[in-house]
This record gives sequence, structure tokens and C-alpha cells, in this order.
Amino acid sequence: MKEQLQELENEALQKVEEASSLKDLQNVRVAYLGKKGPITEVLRGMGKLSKEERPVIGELANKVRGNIAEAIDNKKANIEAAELEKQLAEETIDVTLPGRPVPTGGPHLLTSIVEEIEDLFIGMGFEVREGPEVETDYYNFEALNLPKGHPARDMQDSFYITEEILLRTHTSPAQARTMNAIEDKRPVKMISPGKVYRRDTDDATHSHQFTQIEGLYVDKNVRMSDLKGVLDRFAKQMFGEDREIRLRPSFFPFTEPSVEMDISCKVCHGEGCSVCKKTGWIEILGAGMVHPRVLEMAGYDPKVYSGFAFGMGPERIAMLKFGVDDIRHFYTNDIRFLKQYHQA
Ligand code: 2NL
Repeated sequence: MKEQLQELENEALQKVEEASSLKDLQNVRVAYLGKKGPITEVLRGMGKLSKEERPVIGELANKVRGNIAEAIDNKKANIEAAELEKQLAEETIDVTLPGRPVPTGGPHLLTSIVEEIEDLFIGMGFEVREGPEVETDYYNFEALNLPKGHPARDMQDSFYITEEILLRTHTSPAQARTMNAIEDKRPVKMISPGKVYRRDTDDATHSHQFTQIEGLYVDKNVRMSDLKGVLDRFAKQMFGEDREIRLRPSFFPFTEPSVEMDISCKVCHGEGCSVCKKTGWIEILGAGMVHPRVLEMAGYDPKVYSGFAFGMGPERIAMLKFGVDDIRHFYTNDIRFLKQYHQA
């Protein structure tokens, strides 16, 4: 029996030596150490041995089993190391391959347009000043010559937090606040971009939340021709040097006189087509000379100072510039829409 065990050991060690893969090794383990293997068999047959033989054979069988297991473990480590070595040698990185493109984000179309408009006015000496979106009735309406009960308040119905606090309906209150805060009443030349809110039903051209950019220039001797010159520059820089502007009389409670500005249609150059509804002109923004009462409420003497102001919707500017047909595209964040303008 001793010889049988010794032979088994030699045979198993030989097989371990010959194994060239983890699978071979596993087969050796099952064949020699498994439940149906020869060593288990020897141990099972121990009952038939004499009392003297039993511990000797038992010890030897355990030793043989230990030696085989150890040989398998060692060989396993060797094979694994060799496989890793082989993998490292084979799987080298080809640094000359082109990289995988990493998808990058970009500014939202509305952000790009607002920044373009800001840069344009900064170039003409305007400062960017922002104000709160949650406003008081005073700054949103009163200070802009829209007293309680004024019919124009209806058109700017808003979301009220209390009777006196609301979501602003335009960015004008930011300008009124800025004028108010200037203690030495020096000239003001600012633009004010930001979100505004109105109680409105959303459709292709209306949204209950949208953005505005307003401009204000208050100084001595500011005239309507200054307004026209600044807006003409804006229109040409934004839409093309071949564009003309035209001012039409209009009404805003905070300006007197008030105007609406159109730009010539680039499709028909003033001839009349479907883009401009056959008029040759496209409405871009509203403007006017700051109402003397608005100046006075902000602490500027209307006998000494005058000013112009204008307001526009960046969504509308972007829609005209890029032919966007639905204002809701700006807010629903469909990446297929937004991606088209990452270079804009
Ligand atoms: C429009 C018209 C306008 C103003 C905004 C303004 C601000 C102050 C004083 C006077 Cl502090 N006016 N802003 C003036 C005229 C028109 O906006 O259609 N916006 C989209």
C-alpha cells in the first residue's frame, strides 16, 4: 500500500509537471484529489487494515495528498504568472492610434446669444448690471410709471408671492434699482439681462418664463438720435452690415416718446416676402426716451438729465437669426436641437 501511495504521488506530480493550462491542472486535481480519486479510495479502505498499519498509512496518505495539493498550487501560480506575462507582452498599447472622441458640451444657444449681445454693448461702453428675479411691486411697476390700477399692468400679469412681492415681469426694475443706488447721480450706461415671468399660456411664441435684455443710458443731453445710432450699430453687428433699421411710434408707460424698431428683411431686402409677412420689415425691439417721471423717481432731475432705454427678447433675436420656429425649443433641452448651435 505504501508503494501504491508513493507511485500515486509520483504519477500525480508528473501530471502536474506536464499540465500547461489551468484547465489541465484542474483535471489533475479532480483525478487525484477528487471524491472519486485514488487517495480517497485508499483512505476509505483503511478500515480493513490492522491497528498498527492504520496510522502509518493514514499519515502517508495525508502527506501524499498534501504534496500533490501543494504542487498543484505552485504550478497554478506559475501558469497564472506566465499568462499575465504573455498578456502584457501581447497587449501593448498602440499610442499612434487616434484617440476616442470625448463628447463635449457647449453653451446653450440662449446663453451664446445673450453673451454676444452683452459683448456688443460692452463694446459701446455699457456695463452689465443684474437685479433680483423676485421683485417688489414698487420696482417692477411703480418706479416705472405703472401705478396701481394702470391698464398696462394687465398685460404684464405676473406670479405674486404676496400683494407687494412678485416675480418680475421685465428687467426694467434692475435698471430702476441701479439708478436709485447711485448716490452722486452720475451718468448711467448699462444693460440688464435676465429671466422674467408673466402669467401666460405657453405656445410657439409665448412662454410664462423667458429672458430679456434691457439697456439704459442716462446723461446730460442724451437724445433720440443717440438711441437710433446705438440701435443701428446693434442691428448691423447682430444681423449683418447690410441691414437697415426703422423706428415706428409706439407706447410704453416708462418712455416718452416710445418707438418700436424693425430691421429690414434679409430674405427680400425690403421687397416683401413670407418671412416679413410682405412688409419688408421685421420687428426686433421696443425703445424710447426715459419718461421724466421715471427719472425723477430714481432721483435724476429730468431738467438736467435725459436718457434712452430699450428692451428686447433674446429668444426672439435667436429665433430670427437662426430660423428657430418654436420658443419652447429653448426650454425643453432636446440635445438634438441644442447641438446644432454649439458653434454659434
Ligand atoms: C420691449 C420693450 C422696453 C424699456 C423697455 C426702460 C427701462 C427704464 C426706463 C425706461 Cl429703467 N425704459 N425699459 C423701455 C422701452 C421699451 O422694452 O418690447 N421689450 C421686449
